[in-house]
Amino acid sequence: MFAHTALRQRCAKWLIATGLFLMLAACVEKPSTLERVKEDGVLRVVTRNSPATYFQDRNGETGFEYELVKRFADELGVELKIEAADNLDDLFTQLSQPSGPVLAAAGLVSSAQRKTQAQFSHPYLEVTPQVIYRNGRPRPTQPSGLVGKKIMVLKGSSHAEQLAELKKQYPALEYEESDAVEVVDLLRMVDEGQIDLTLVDSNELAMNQVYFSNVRVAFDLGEARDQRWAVAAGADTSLLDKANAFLDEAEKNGTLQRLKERYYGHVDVLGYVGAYTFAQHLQQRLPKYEKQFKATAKTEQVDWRLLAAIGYQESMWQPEVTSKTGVRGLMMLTQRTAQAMGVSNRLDPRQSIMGGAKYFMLVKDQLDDSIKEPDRTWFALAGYNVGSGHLEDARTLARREGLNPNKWLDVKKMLPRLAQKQWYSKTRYGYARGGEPVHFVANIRRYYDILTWVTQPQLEGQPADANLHQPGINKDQPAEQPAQR
Ligand code: BLG
Repeated sequence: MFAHTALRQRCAKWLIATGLFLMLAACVEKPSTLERVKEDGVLRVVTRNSPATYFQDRNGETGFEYELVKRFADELGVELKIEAADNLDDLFTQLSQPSGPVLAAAGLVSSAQRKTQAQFSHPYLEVTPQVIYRNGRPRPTQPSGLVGKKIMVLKGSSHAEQLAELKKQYPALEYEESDAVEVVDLLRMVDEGQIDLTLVDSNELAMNQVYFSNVRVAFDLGEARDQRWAVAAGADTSLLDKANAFLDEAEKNGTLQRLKERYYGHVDVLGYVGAYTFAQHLQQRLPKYEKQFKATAKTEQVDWRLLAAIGYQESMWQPEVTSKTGVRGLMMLTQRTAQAMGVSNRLDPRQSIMGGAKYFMLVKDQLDDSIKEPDRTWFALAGYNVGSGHLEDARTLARREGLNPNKWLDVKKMLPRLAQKQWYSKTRYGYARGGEPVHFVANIRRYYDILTWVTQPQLEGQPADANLHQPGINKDQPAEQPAQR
């Protein structure tokens, strides 16, 4: 009887203690990932170091994933900290560690196997896996054509998973998975003939096509798939929910579209022929004028790659060209502009580059102070081509239409109207071929982006083409001042 009472008392004490403990536990419940991110003020993101995801250029950190995730961090009101994984396996391992990064933004595609390791966000980019071969070599057109070829893919990639799947059907299929390479290396190896084939996603190819003139698509392997961000597996969806809401909004407000255009639209804007031609001229022509572009850029305080991009748009880096309208030289100066800029011989590349740079800066300085970067640069380019007066007319038209006269996106819609009587008859400077500056600016932006990638900091001092076949990335370079773009 006595023992029984004692036991009851002990049980009661234990129950009270446990209850207290549970209550306490409820009070100090582990914060959610989102709460932790906000408390720390830092969003730690793991990614891959590659041109389609994240890399460093002269202006600092950049890349499609970087730009997207940076906007997400800004929205959360926290700092972004990027951590680069050595390879994809390493990326998922890092993500699953409690003290590791909280989000992976690395051009990832979800798969049954990966879903056991991570939770995936809503999609933001549709890509198609493509088999890549070298121009001039036999082109496989279907999966059976992969047998007997030297193939390499990234270790732990969705492409490796696809090949493993195919191997069940074609046991003779051989391929190597490497964790020592990135997509650019695979494309370079195909370009140089070191391997026969590789598999990359369509966006990676679109981004790199201009640097590897021999690579071609053999065929699409399978259906299009979606790229998604990933967070650690488990019950905590606090950050994932926020990320999903952010991605949905980015889709709706056009942010995603703009980023896709910027990073993967080279070939769309230039066309395949244009992209190859540019890659060739980068090697054959630019080296002759690079020093001059750099020297002038320094005196005129402008990014040399922007000057080089203007020069390519104007003359494809040929100093002796003359347009139908009598405009001449590497930077295509009119006689009047040349005179005003002190250029005595428009066909002299040194004088032409100097005159062009001075004129560009003059047009830019004359722009209204309310036009801010990067639009200011696009406006200055348009003014260089069509003249400041006509550009002002287009801004007036924008204002009348209720559009923003300080946004390039709005004013570029108005420029082509300067060629239509119903519109130009109501402007101060009248008729202009307003479609020309729109293409002019789009092309120069494209050339400028490509030049930015091929002239990375670690190759400072070497000609731009030196990087063409080795676009490696140097993570240790300090970021420089953002360019005035
Ligand atoms: C530009 C001038 C502007 C001038 C506009 O024409 O030339 N820019 C330069 O000389 C650098 O100064 O503005 S204005 O002075 O206010 O009138 C308008 O006249 C040159 C443009 C013309 C264009 N390329 C630089 O972009 C050109 O050559 N177009 C003709 C092409 S084609 O012959 O029809 O193929």
